[in-house]
Amino acid sequence: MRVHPERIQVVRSAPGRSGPVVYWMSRDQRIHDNWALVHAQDLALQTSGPLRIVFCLVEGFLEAGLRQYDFMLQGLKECRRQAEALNIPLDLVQGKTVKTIPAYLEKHKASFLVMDFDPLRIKKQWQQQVMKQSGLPVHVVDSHNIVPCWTASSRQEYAARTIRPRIHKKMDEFLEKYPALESHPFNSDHGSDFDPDTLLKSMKIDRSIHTVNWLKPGPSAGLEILKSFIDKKLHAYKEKKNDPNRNTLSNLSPYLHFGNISAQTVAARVKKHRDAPMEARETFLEELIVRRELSDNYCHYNGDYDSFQGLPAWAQKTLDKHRHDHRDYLYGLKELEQAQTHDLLWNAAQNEMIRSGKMHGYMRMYWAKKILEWSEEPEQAIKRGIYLNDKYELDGRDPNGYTGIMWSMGGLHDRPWKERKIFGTVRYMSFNGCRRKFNVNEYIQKWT
Ligand code: FAD
Ligand code: FO1
Repeated sequence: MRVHPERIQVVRSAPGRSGPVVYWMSRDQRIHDNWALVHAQDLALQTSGPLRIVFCLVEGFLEAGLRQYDFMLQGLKECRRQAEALNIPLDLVQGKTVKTIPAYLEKHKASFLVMDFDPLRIKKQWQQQVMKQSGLPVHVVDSHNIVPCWTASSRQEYAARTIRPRIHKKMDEFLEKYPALESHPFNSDHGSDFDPDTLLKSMKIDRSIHTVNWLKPGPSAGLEILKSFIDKKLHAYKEKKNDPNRNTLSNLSPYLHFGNISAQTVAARVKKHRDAPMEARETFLEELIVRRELSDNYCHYNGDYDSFQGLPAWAQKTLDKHRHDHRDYLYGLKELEQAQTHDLLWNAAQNEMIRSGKMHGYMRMYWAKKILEWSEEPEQAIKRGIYLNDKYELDGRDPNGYTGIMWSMGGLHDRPWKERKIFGTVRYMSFNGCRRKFNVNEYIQKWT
């Protein structure tokens, strides 16, 4: 077997039977460098049996609309082509997973179900519901994290500084080379083709937010973005990553979110690119590995990851204490959504997200903290932050999003700072603080 055993959770073992091994692709939407798919192929080769991939297209996934479904479906189209080239059928089914997946397993007389790990509540529900309906043996594979979530830690970690040593200790063991998938010898058909545009037209989704065309969707485009980031931007990452006027970030988040590219592949390429200064590589890998895998840790082990109760006790206490402080400004959701506040910098950030589908990482912190400052109370602020983030960001609906919002509004993975109104001891960020970091007028001009 070619997959590190700790990447695999044997969720249910049952007597084997003949019939295809089915990989239910969801989080990791890629054919190459995908441990779940490698594992599914190993299982199929073991019994000289067929292997199939199924993706279930669900409408209304956590505020997703035309922008996100367009990007995702174009990427899936490429996945299907790549799977076909390996003689592996990739079928797209539509509807509620609790119905479509068991029906698919039944129709194809599947012998085994492999699923990819996902810490989000909705995904755990999907997987539990499907497992109740079918008695097949089931394995879950963490294809998203370099160090599997359950290996990195068996509980919610307090901060980056507590999970970092645990991840670094295991890094070399898990930063292995991916085996190449074999062309599958025991398959007979090619699965059902689909056309993203036809599918999009038939879907009942919010079409009010335009698609994003400055980023090409799909696994190959993700690899191109990675290459150009390493060649042209990585060297300046450390000193420029907090300047939203500079185009220094990798722009990998949509591809990582939809799983079109593997963080492990990104890390391996960045690590071996000796032309970039070591501290630039280290700074980037801290974000890509420690920060990102800390988000999965938080969402996996904290069932309240998207609500006030999910915050550290000290933060809940301090925000409660300041719950009734006077707010100099209060805005309704519409005013926020339409970037109509008194703060031109905040409005510019909101516009960047609406227009490009990707707000600069530094601005996301400022943006979220101001929503806390201008909302009636923390619970409302969290709700609005998640709603806007997941409606407009291409990389939204992701553990990184919930974690980023809870870090900003509720000191998650952070520490107490000097006490002040509304925030209590949750870290504050100010317009002047931004002015000291970068040319705020340039950013405001660009996005207003
Ligand atoms: P780069 O700086 O090039 O980073 C490369 C990768 O490292 C990212 O793609 C991401 O996977 C990871 N990474 C970088 N910064 C962080 C971080 N702070 N936390 C976790 N992982 C990180 N990220 C999302 O993927 N989806 C979201 O919905 C999202 N919402 C956020 C909301 C708020 C309020 C905050 C403060 C952060 C949010 N982030 C989110 C994290 C981060 O801002 C983005 O991942 C990053 O800006 C994406 O752009 P990039 O890939 O070009 O970044
Ligand atoms: N996963 C699915 O299995 N089916 C879907 O139809 C689906 C839609 C979708 C839309 C937007 C989006 O951001 C994510 C979406 N996902 C879907 C889930 C995604 O693959 C990730 O698993 C989670 O969002 C992150 O953990």
